[in-house]
Amino acid sequence: MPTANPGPVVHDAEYYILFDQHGDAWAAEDGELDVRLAELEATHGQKPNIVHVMWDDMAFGDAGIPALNKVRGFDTPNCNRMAAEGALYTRYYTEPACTPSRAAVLTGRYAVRSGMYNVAFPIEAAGLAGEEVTMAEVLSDAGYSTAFYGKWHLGDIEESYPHNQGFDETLFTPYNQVLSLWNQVGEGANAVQGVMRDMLPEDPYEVDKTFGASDWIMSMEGTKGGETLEWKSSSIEDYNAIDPECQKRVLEFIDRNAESNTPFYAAYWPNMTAFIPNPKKSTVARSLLGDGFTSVVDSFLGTLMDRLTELGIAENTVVVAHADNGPMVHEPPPGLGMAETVFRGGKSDYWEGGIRVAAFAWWPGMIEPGTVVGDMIHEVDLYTTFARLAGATENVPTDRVVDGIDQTALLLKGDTNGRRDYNFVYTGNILAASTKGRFKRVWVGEHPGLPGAAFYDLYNDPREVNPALVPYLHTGSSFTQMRARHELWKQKYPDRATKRGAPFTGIANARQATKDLSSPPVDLDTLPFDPMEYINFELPWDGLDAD
Ligand SMILES: [Ca+2]
Repeated sequence: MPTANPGPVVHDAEYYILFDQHGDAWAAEDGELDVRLAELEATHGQKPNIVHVMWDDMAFGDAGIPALNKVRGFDTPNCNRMAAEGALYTRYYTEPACTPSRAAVLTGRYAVRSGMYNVAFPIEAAGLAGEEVTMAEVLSDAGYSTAFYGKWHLGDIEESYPHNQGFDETLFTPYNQVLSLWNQVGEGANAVQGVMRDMLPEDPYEVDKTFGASDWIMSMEGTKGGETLEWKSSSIEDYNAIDPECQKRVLEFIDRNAESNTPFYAAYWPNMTAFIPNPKKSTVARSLLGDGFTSVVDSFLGTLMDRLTELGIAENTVVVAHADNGPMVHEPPPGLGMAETVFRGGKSDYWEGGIRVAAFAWWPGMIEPGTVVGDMIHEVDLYTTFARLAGATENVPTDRVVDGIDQTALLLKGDTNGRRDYNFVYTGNILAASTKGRFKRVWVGEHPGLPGAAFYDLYNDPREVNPALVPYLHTGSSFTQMRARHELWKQKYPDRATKRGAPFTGIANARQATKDLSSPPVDLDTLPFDPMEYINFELPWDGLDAD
């Protein structure tokens, strides 16, 4: 048995199986890493800064690899630079869709644990619960300045706003890019139908005037402990203004904190593109993905690396950049240009294409240039790893399962220094698949009794197109026990219900239409039931159609 203590953070049960085998070696390695981090702090006089850039819907290979740039018809010179000067990850996992992924990376917990497994659309009347302890709160309590700019997509209830979740300053969208179609241009092109009622002839057969979203908020801004404000309108012009404004503000935030020698955590999660067809084709691919990624995300990463270098803080700033889930290959808007390349499937899938994404880290002097990492790492690991870098591990809550593992060794020492070999892949609130090392077992669609044929070896079948049973039955019982440990641990630490409530409260400059959204659109005195009951209802049909 190892003599080291894994610490008070409650990990998933599977971690302890690994810790039992490697705890002593990891403790010794952690001692070496502590010395290295202490030397860095002595050099710079403060803990390292953290910049987290997370964009939408991109599989592994679509950025950062020059040969595959040719395949996709757009160049990613700055991701290529991040890979050349830092690290490229080949096995970086996320949750399979936007809202779950964003909740997971911020809380260090699979989204199913916080009830954030559904993708939010107007009017969601739900969001990230105040009880969750975000990365911003962990780092804020350790003295970091914190900023969130970009696509939040973690709900529309007041407690879910990022400045109520630990960020000092924010400009954010509560929903996603679909809203770039909810305007006169989108309605005129039939890309969305029935939203812009002012443009449409009245339907004499429409009885219910409250059905469907007729107003919403595109973006908001706020400060911790200060006011929340609606920011601009929901026009396409104002939508297109969000990313430039966010980039401007995040660079100003970095400048300000560099000037005052304050450690900072900046999260910039771009919208990247509008779903409106783009007449300005700037890449060979001519795709919304190619044009949006190169002009918004990749170019910003170049600006960011240059700015950190100019400010003289590059060697004390880690930049981690990755996609939030796989490409939107199912029901994409016209011209999006997302595709299956190396892996099968995309957004919402439990296949590798849904969850194995483009990912990079850049930290001059701390990460060996040209590092290519084959170890498994999950976005939840950023939570525990950033906490470690900030000396804030004691701020990680100990009353719940934290799926994140401290991957500081992998970040700083590179390939083969990971501490994770497992992943539980949820789609919605259903456990759809489990991965252990090279092996993967898909749970959904199995017949009772004999295990189904859904076993895969990800080296020999990376696209998961040849499920097999007999060659992999030696892993069957281990997979069953791994799942049993996971499920039993959830009985001790149960998943939380989705946090629901009245949307868009607490907004200082709320329009009348916004105020109307915060209460049910009916006369409460005439209904024989309370609308807040169905708003707060835990949906019994969630997870019923996982196949
Ligand atoms: Ca996404």
